[in-house]
Amino acid sequence: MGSSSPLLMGVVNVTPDSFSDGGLWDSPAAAIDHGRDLLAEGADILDIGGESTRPGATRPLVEEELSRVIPVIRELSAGGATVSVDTMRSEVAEQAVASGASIVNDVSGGLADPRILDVVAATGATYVCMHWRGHSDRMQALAEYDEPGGVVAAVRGELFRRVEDARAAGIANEQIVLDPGLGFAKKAEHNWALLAGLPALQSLGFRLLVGASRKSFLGSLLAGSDGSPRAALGRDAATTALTVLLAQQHVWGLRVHDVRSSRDALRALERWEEATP
Ligand code: PMM
Repeated sequence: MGSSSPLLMGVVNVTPDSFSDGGLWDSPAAAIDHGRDLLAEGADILDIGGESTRPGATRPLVEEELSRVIPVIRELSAGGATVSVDTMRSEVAEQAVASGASIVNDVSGGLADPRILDVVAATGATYVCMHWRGHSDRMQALAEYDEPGGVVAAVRGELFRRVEDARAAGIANEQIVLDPGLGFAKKAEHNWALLAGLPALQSLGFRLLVGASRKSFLGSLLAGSDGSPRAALGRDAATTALTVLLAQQHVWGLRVHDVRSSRDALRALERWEEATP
C-alpha cells in the first residue's frame, strides 16, 4: 500500500431505512455476508451500524439496535476483520467492544450519550469523534454557520470542544480520529467548504476520517435536467473521485459503501505516485 493511501472503511448498515442502502442488509445474516464481500473487495475496516442517521429518521430502541449489530460484530470480528461500531449509545459501544469491535464510531462526538466517552476510555478503543449538532429529526434546522470563518471555523471549534471532553474522560490523543460529519447539520455548500477546508481540521493534529459516500450533496451535484437529485446508488463515481482527492489530502480513513471502486482508484493512484519522480 502506498504511503498516501487512506484506510477504507466499508459500510454495513443493518437498518431498514438508511438513505444510501437502507433495507438491503437488514438481517444479521445478510449483513454478515455483505461484510465478507466488502472485505474481499478490499475494505480495511467494517463499520457496523444499527441506527439510521438519514435526515428525519426516528431512533430504534436500544435493544433493537443491539440485536441488529452484536451478532454481526461477533461473527465478522471472530473471522479476523477490524470492526467499527457506528453508534451514539454507550451500552451499544460497550457490548460491541466486548464482542470484538476495536473502533467506536460515534456520529455525535459524545453529545448524544456522554457516558460513551467513559466506555472508550475504559476499553482503549479507537474513537471516531464526528461533528454533530443534533439528532436526525432536527439536524437540518441546525445547518447555520454565520460566524466569521463560516462552517470550517465552526466545525473546527466545535470538534475541539468534543476533544476536550474526550480527554477529560481519560481518552488519549492517540485514540482519537476526527470527522467533519458531512451531511449532518450541513447543506451542500457546507460540505464542499469542509472538503476544501480539511487542512484547517488537520491542523488540530488528529487523524481524519471522511464520509462523503453517496451523500445527498452528491445527489444534488448530479441532479438531472429536471432538477431531481441523482438516486443514492448512482453516486459512486462521484464518491470515487472524492476518494482520490481525499487520499491526496492524506486523510487517515474514508467511509464508503462501494469498496471496490474506491480500492481500484487508490491502486491506480498508488501506481501513479510510484511512477512519478
Ligand atoms: N455518515 C453516516 C453514518 N455514519 N460515520 C462517520 N464517522 N462519518 C460519516 O460521515 C457517517 C457516519 C450516514 O451515512 P449512511 O446512512 O450512508 O451510512
